[in-house]
Amino acid sequence: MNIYRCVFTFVMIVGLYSTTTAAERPNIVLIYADDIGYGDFGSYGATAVKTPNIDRLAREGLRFTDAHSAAAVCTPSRYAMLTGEYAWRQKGTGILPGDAPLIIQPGRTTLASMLRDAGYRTAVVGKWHLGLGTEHPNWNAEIKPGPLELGFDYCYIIPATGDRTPCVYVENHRVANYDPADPIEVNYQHEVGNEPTGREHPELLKMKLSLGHDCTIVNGISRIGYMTGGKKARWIDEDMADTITRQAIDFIHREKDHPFFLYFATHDIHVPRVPHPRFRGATSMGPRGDAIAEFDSSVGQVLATLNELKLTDNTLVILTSDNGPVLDDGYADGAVEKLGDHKPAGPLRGGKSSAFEGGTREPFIVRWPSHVPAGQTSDALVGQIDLLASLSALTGQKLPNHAGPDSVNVLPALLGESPNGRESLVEQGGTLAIRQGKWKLIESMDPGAAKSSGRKNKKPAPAMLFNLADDLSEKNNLAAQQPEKVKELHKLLDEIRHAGRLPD
Ligand SMILES: [Ca+2]
Repeated sequence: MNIYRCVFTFVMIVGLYSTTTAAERPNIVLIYADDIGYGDFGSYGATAVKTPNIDRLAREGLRFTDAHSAAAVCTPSRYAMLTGEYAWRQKGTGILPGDAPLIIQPGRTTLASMLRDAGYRTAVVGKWHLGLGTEHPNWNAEIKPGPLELGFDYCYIIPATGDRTPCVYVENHRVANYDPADPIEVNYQHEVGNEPTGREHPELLKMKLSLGHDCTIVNGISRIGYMTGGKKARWIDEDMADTITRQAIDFIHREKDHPFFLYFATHDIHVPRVPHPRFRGATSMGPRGDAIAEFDSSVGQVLATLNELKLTDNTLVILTSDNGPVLDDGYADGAVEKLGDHKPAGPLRGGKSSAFEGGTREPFIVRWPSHVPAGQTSDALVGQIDLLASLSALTGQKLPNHAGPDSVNVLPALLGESPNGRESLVEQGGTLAIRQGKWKLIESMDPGAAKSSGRKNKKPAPAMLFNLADDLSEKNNLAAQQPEKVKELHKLLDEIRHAGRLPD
């Protein structure tokens, strides 16, 4: 063997060795709450609701203070987290109706497909809201493409949201508990079947409306969209958390001997907020507070399962939420009247749908005993959109060039090895905002976005500049005082808009 071949062989062996040891394969449980705000957990300052299980997770893990969803509403946030691409790059990624087609192209690299390629068994349990099928799905036949065509081995999902039809679960390619004698029809344009609607029969409602949500009544609650049929398959809102938590636990039991990835996307605390009766009165805040308590219980059950199966040490748990908080979201459930002193977004301005920090800055906790320091806090700027690049780094996967164009590997921050996360991040909430260090620029808002961001003045707003180090609550707009900084951040945002990836 000549010297070159010796060297080559040595390099190969070292290369193989380091690849094997660099790649870790802990189980990964991603717990994704819905509409929970930065201030809604005890470990983030809440006192009006007790969240002992989440607080324990924070004590045993790393708690982030500047972690973000990619957008301030459900669909784009989930799209970006699964694909690693900012949703605003693609049309049709806004909040979807319940009969929308799938908006992620099958075959594309997703968080699930990447982890499946890494040898994981993968599942999504809970809220989907990324569309199903190629046109309006036929709920009486195979429903695909969907999660199974995007890298999930198993799914048990709420197709859209709890307040949208169809009010049934989909397990893999079929409606769960489907009865062929009672076919399902869903329509978002006109009434189908002859069941009462909330608009015509408000006297039948157990939860009154405040806005919209006046179509078919299912389980005493009227929804967005019409449906008929599928009576045996319909969910019972009060049991929803128990049903999907059971599915999550069953998946963990089934896959306990393999590396697994569980994307557990709870319905809590989206509207309609109808927690199980055992949580009624858990807080003085009415259904919204009680739904947080229910969410905490679901988290506790999943953590207990990991303990029971002795999987805790080798499981990376990430807990966060898809967007910031909202009080009145279309049902008169007392969320505004019973709020008391509770601050759903903590010290932040804005909430769901807003470009202010309350729209996307979320609780974010990472626990992996023996790998992630316990009981610490990280101020690193990280995005849920970074999970694709970060977890591919963790598991030793190389992403294809086109995959996850906006996902940045922030693994050292997620594991508590580095105080630094991303250099900059785009936030989407009606308009776009750019974060760079302590600075934040919100692009000018059109009147609709201004309205949804909670601005009383619905006229177009000029760009706003904030120094979050001094002004976390975004009260002091510095745009007029610092035109150079405004210009610089506009330029950075434009570069990202056109480049597709941040400069490394
Ligand atoms: Ca949401």
